[in-house]
Amino acid sequence: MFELPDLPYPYEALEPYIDEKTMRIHHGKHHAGYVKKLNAAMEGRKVSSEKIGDILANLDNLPKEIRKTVRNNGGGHANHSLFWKVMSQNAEESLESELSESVDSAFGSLENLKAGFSDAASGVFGSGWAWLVVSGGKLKITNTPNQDSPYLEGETPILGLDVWEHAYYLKYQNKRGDYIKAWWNLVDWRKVSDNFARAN
Ligand code: MN3
Repeated sequence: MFELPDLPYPYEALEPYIDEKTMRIHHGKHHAGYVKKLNAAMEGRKVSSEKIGDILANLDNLPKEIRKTVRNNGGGHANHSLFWKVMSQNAEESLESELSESVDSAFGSLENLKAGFSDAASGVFGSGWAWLVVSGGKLKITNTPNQDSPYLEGETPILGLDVWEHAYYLKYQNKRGDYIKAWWNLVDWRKVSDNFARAN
């Protein structure tokens, strides 16, 4: 069934922007919890060859009684799996040319993208996520409540930011804006470029 992916770096690697304790709880408890509940809901179903993104994009194919559980916990699994991968302690602001051109075309500049994305993250009321997605072949900034995944809407996320309080509260308390600002230091645009290439 679904498995908790290892982090691609040690728990302390994202210091000082995201602290070790937050990462341990976030990955080892929160993400692990989503995987456990997803597996419990999907038990006995033949899904081993399916990707979680495909399952979320076709949620209506599932029995009605497990849709909400899969939406929440499958979303949680998909969202966090992407989130860990787009961060790095050696983050470089090096966009591959195709992504760079699409960013300029959609937003005018990388700075504009960051500003719009930060607004989307700040604007989440309560718990949720900010996203850069590929939608109908184009880049788009969006946000979702709870653990809703862009896959639910047929969009492919290539960059995501968790703005649930569990993602930042130990270090930043109520200052979500400081967390968002700090997080840009961790975004690995080479990974985002890879995600973009795969989404097209
Ligand atoms: Mn989270």
